[in-house]
Amino acid sequence: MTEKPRAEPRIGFDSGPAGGWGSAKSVTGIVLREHIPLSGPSLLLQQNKPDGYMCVSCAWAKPAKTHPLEFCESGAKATAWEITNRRTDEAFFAAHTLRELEGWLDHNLEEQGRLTRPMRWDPASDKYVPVTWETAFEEIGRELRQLDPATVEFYTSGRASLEAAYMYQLFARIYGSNNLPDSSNMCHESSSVGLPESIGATVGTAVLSDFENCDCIFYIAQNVATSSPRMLHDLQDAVDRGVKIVTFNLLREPGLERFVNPQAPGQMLTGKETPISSEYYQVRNGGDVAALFGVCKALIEADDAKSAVHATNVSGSDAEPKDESAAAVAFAASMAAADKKHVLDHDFIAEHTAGFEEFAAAARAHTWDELERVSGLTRRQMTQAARTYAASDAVLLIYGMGLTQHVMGVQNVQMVANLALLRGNIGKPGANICAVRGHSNVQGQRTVGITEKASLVPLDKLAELYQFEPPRWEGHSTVDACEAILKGETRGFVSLGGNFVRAIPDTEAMEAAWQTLRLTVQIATKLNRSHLIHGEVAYLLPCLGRLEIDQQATGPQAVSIESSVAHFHGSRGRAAPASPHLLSEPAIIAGMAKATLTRGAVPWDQWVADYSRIRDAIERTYPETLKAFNERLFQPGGIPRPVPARERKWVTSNKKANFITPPRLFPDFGEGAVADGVLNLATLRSNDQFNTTIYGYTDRYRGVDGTRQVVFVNEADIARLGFAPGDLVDLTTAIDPQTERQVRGFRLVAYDIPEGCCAAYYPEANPLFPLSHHDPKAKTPSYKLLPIRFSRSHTVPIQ
Ligand SMILES: Nc1nc2c(c(=O)[nH]1)N[C@H]1C(S)=C(S)[C@@H](COP(=O)(O)OP(=O)(O)OC[C@H]3O[C@@H](n4cnc5c(=O)[nH]c(N)nc54)[C@H](O)[C@@H]3O)O[C@H]1N2
Ligand SMILES: Nc1nc2c(c(=O)[nH]1)N[C@H]1C(S)=C(S)[C@@H](COP(=O)(O)OP(=O)(O)OC[C@H]3O[C@@H](n4cnc5c(=O)[nH]c(N)nc54)[C@H](O)[C@@H]3O)O[C@H]1N2
Ligand SMILES: [Mo]
Repeated sequence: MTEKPRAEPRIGFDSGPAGGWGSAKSVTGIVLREHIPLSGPSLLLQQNKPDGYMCVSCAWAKPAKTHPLEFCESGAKATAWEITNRRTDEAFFAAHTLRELEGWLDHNLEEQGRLTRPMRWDPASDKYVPVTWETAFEEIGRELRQLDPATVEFYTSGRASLEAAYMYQLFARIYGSNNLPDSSNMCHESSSVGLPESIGATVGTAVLSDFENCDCIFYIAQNVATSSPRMLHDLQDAVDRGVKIVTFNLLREPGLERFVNPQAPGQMLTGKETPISSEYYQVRNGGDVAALFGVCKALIEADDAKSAVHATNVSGSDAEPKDESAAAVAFAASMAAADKKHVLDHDFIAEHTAGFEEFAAAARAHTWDELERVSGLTRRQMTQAARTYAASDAVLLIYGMGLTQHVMGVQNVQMVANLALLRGNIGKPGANICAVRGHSNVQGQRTVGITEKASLVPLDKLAELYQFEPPRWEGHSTVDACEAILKGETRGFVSLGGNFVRAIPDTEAMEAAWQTLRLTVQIATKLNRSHLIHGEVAYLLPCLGRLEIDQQATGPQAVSIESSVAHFHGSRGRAAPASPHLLSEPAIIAGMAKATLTRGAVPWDQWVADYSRIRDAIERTYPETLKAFNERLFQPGGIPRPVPARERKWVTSNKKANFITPPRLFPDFGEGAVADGVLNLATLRSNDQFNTTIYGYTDRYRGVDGTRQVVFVNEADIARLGFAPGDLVDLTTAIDPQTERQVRGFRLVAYDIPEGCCAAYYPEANPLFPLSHHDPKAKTPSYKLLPIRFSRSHTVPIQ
């Protein structure tokens, strides 16, 4: 049965806590729908286990001491989706033109099941027709050789293994291109740009044991129950130890409020719920710089007052502290009662950091009025968060897309670092920064060379190992690639997974420009929209998924990934391949490389025959990061990657951890005002999707069932704009007025979200985002902040 949107959607139901029976039901539903082979459920027992396979869903840490079932609702769905019994075979393609399939919904395309054979687009019939692998490689090679390498893009989604990613970037560079845009450009690029300046790390510093050693967690702009549910175990254990969880989120997310562990029978039967957040602050989207500045201001001013109290006590005078702010004095007094000298860790600041005075001056200078207006929080709330922060010895700071996908994404991330540095909350047990990654190996791909930034790659090493002269120019990020496509400069696009045209901004303009490409090559497991909008010569190459047995000349192969907490893990596929015609990603990359390249000494065939040789090559390229890679591949808990900031070694230009002061609180396109009809839109995920893969139409946590064409708005704003909940509206972008960007027929859902803000689902809302609307340094699209307007709709929702 294909899941269809309901004719009459159900909205506003209470789903119960995160996890719980709702989660169990949701997993059972998809397992039945996908006709999973009988071995499916037992396969799940191997998920994320030291000798098993690493889940293809999110990148959350894989513990050494596992739970009996180390998978979650999301992971089980991703597994079911990959090992489904359904097939998108040649009969399917013979029955449908691509023009017809373009009218299908994302869900219905992928729901057809796994791709089974290499296919080539036939212009005469507008259909994909089967070809042999030899023909495909031969023609792709011929086409690539005829193109200027600088006009070809090699995109990577974050799922491919370290082995495939290393081969892919090497293929691109030997071919002559550094154009390696990846999904990370749209995801944690703000971290990759922001953290190196602040603390000299390209990734978060947190490790799993920090959850056992912290006494407070600041949980910012990440939706754990939907996006990384296995982390709920770690949060629950922390809460059970009395750890305070202070949450900053745009929405009231039920999944951040309470949790029932679906894997603990006792809890399931008694319905025992663990409250997750002890303090919940609903910040406006784009208000985090102001909110975190508020917390820092409260800390700094309390410290100022405390120092004054301390100085007067020492000198025997009983003069009042200079700062007259009652809250700050009360805060300072409570700190004095706790018998702590200072609110800030001055020793850490003096020994380890630079830029404190400038930052503190900026914090003192921002007025509370301004901080309250921009953040949407009250001074009391920001001061309360500061108190909790100051009363804790080790604070773990966790964040996600609600911070990175912003015009001020880099500054958002750097504010988290600033807050950490004020009390030395980095590089000690329990105190670190945790950037929660999305795709299961997105972090690892960067580690082995998937990046457009040539300066981050050991090019000399590659030159020496493979005897070629690598290109030295800066390649294209995702936004750069889109710009080049729009200008007609790009001729070829090779995609290692993903759904590029659905994931990027400016859908309409990009889809039109996309069709001017000469060559598109899509390596994929399932059919999606990016395969339908294609170049003149278009190939769809089906590959094995990570869960499948990857049989090569020397036997079944293992691959590896890196988790969100920078540990490497081996993974062995266990399921029978979906079709005998599938090749592994390393084999497909090798096939294309051999057919294309006329230089470079790479033993492609030997690598494909035995992946441990690829790992040896990775180790030779990155000897510090991946020592004894093969020997330690299946080490329980994974191979830790050295992250110097974890040891308080700062690999920055001044060898210090830097306070970096954002020059402003909000982007310069203005805060918008409902009075002018402008609201700020954020895009979100549901628990029934993985990025552009839509499993179904239920958002259990937010109480929406049967449609994804909704927009969550504060009830007062709905009334103020003259609408009622349930009304259909069109959304129009309120910046860059030269181009009209609109999506139609979205249902208004009254939701607990600050006034002036609204939220809709990704990818349905992507046509609204101008390509130019991104962080200027990181080029991460501002998917969490876009001014829009509503108008009454006369369009019937298509889903
Ligand atoms: N089930 C499921 N799991 C996934 C994915 C999926 O699509 N589905 N995708 C994977 C990928 S690639 C990624 S990157 C991660 C993403 O996981 P998350 O980082 O959780 O990303 P989102 O769900 O997009 O949004 C996160 C939260 O940010 C909040 N938010 C939005 N704007 C703001 C803001 O300006 N300030 C604050 N403080 N909060 C804000 C939203 O309310 C939402 O709760 O998840 C991964 N895991
Ligand atoms: N508006 C808005 N846009 C966003 C975001 C947002 O929050 N809001 N989030 C952004 C983020 S964080 C990300 S990471 C990107 C995601 O962008 P992408 O990574 O490009 O997209 P996915 O939806 O993850 O890709 C799904 C496709 O990957 C293919 N696939 C699945 N498994 C495999 C495999 O093992 N091998 C291969 N070769 N292919 C496979 C399938 O064909 C599937 O259709 O989207 C970004 N776009
Ligand atoms: Mo992501």
